[in-house]
Amino acid sequence: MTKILNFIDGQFTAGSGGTFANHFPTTGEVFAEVSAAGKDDVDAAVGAARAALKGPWGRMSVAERVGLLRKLADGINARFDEFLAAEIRDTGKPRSIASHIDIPRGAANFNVFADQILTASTETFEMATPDGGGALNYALRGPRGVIGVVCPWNLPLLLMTWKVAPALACGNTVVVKPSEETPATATLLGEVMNAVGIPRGVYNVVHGFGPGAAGEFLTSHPGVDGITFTGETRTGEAIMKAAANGVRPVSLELGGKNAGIIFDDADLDKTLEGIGRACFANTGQVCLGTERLYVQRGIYERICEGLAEKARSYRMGDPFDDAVTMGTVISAEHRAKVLGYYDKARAGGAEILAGGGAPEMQGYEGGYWVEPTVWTGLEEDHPVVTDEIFGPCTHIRPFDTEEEGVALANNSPYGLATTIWTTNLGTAHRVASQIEVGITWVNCWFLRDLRTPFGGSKSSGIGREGGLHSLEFYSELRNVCIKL
Ligand code: NAD
Ligand code: 6OD
Repeated sequence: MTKILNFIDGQFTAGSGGTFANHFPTTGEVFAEVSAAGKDDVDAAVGAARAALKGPWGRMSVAERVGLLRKLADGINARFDEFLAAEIRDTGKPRSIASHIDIPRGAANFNVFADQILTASTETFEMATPDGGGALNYALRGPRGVIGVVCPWNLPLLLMTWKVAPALACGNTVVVKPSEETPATATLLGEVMNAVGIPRGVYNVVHGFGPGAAGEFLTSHPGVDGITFTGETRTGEAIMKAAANGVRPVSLELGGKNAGIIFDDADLDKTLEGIGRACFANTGQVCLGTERLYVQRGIYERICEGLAEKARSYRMGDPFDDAVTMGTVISAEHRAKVLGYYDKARAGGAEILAGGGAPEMQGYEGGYWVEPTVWTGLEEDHPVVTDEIFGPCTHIRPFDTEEEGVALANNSPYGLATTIWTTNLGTAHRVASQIEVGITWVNCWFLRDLRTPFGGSKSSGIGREGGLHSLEFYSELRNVCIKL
């Protein structure tokens, strides 16, 4: 059986927190044993990260750090197939997704933030002084220190490096707590760190669960100078409370209940292609995915039929088979949660246009399968329409006017992402400006330029990462005022 260890101070070590099993979601089989970090291991990791700040890493020039970041990207690409297999085994997601999204983006994040830090400037101000002379102010960009990075399981390598890359670019050191469901690629990255010559202690990984375990040990550790987290809104609240001790800054990328708005004039084929991905990609386990769909009355029937057909078109099975287009959800627990909402939809009188249950998967009976599902007919206050389900499902409702579509989309405590489909430029601009979310896509979905601000409004998060916004979080500006 594969053993997955913690990575502390450049070494793979067994933790004092016991072990836990890692399951292959496609079959439910245990394929790895993960060593959980105890409090002492988290202490050691934070200590190693602190020491590295004062060691060779802290003395490195930006150009030297940038060189190492590029080697990290190359190092991931050189071991692409190993990262791919590890991600597929942990998540059950098809190779067609992991090979196009997770692993390439995992590598690209290092190159993007290498570019960013090379070109980032700080502000300078000249000023007049009362004695008739002058002074010059300029800001120096320094690292914040030791950053705690707490990650989810849906896009493990992508979302972890999305934070580790800018943190390292800014000269910080990190202690990463991957999701207990997906420990493998963060651990493998430790090997790449050593191979390319990242000094020991700069990148550390501690494994385990959240409350009362590695996650909480890390976020409540006084030696951590800043915390960056991606995951559920409720966990974000707990982490924010932990960060309040010592007044540590947090960046929170949280949950959503994202709306799609389709207008009568939308291009039907392109819309179905795009909205199909928004609803079902990664088995619906994308924070940016569309679980509420508002469709203008003139195109409503055609979207309902088209999306139901899309839902039925997915091929499920062995994720290592290139022809497979949909995998399982992450765990038995998450499957029970998603199917619980499927039951609530049925009990609430939803019309089920596609799916609605669990498929029979011969040869994969122990796997965490759920059917891609499309409903209509529920009220806006039904839990299926208000709660983040994080499964391959969406609820469709018709609307008549632009105002009504905007009001329905905004009627949520979340504010992460929207996707708008229209061929009218005026409609696109007007609606985009009124939607209370951090990210709006028009006639596309999950089209990413990594320099742009990324984050959520309302209960979907605090702060923005991406491009310069990441550098703002992962660095501290110190003003210097020189009397001339
Ligand atoms: P989660 O909040 O359950 O867990 C995320 C991480 O937090 C895990 O590593 C977990 O062990 C840890 N954790 C849990 N409780 C903790 C605590 N009290 N203290 C410290 N750490 C703790 O989320 P998940 O189920 O892994 O991921 C799915 C969620 O993530 C969804 O809500 C999804 O919308 C959200 N998400 C958001 C974004 C975004 O960019 N906004 C991206 C991906 C996923
Ligand atoms: O693309 C990204 O940078 C990003 N943070 C995506 C988040 C996806 C959520 O599941």
